[in-house]
Amino acid sequence: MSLIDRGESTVSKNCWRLVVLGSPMVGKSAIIKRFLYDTFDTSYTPTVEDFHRKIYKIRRQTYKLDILDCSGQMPFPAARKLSYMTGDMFLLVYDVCNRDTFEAVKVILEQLNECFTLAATNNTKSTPVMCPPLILVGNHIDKDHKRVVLSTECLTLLAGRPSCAFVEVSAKYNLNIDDLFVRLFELAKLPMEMTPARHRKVTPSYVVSSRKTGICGFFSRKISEACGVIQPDVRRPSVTSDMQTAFEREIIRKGFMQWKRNTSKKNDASKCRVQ
Ligand SMILES: Nc1nc2c(ncn2[C@@H]2O[C@H](COP(=O)(O)OP(=O)(O)OP(=O)(O)O)[C@@H](O)[C@H]2O)c(=O)[nH]1
Ligand SMILES: [Mg+2]
Repeated sequence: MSLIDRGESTVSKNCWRLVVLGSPMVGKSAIIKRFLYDTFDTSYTPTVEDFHRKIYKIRRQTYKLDILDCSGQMPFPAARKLSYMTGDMFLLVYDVCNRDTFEAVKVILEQLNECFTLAATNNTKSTPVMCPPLILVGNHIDKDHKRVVLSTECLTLLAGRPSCAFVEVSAKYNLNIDDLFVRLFELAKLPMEMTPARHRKVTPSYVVSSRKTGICGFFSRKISEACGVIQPDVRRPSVTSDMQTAFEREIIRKGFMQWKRNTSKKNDASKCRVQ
């Protein structure tokens, strides 16, 4: 079975969706292209919405990484909310030379908070819970002489958010792109072999080894070595299936919140008894 075929039957705990958000022209697509293909294009084509998939084989397990490259325009609130609800981890990209783009990521951060707070269950504004791994990405640092957003502002913005980090990069010169994904996968507790430098890139026809026979195409001897393939012509999951995912997650989240409330009630009760 090819690695891509294996991707189809990946267990859900190993399937991850990365959602990349930010204003137009901040370099979202450029960062993704660097990560997937290690290329950079100076021309600009606005993205409507792009979907990429990379499948990995790491220590005998298959992992599937889906990447949703969102439009900077994000015209429909419902579509935006759906992309938030189906993301397992997020990159919020801004241009260090453009303050408006930084203000825009602040708004996105707030919107994400709303999706992942108690408000979802009991309409009380509260601190974020189960906030997914998120990285604030300052791109275009190759134009540092034009910088208007200071790194200290980003650190202040993320203070008190344990699952968030901040990285400055240049997609153009491939500065810190690896670090960005190392940080992201660390936060998401994903295997480090998924970062570009730590696995071998293979072609879609790559044959995965059979445990029984030890036959592994031409890579049989390197059974422990991590490898990854970009699925060509991958189709974005339908809106219906995204809605189903969002719905299931909401139920899980609500279940978690109920459980938290119950546990804290029990704790409160036991505290009372002690007093
Ligand atoms: N100098 C410099 N230019 C960059 C960098 N990253 C992207 N660009 C350029 O900025 C422009 C926009 O990049 P995109 O990646 O298309 O931006 P985007 O955020 O995907 O834009 P939308 O799809 O419209 O939301 C392109 O011309 C890129 O070549 C960078 O790090 N440095
Ligand atoms: Mg784009």
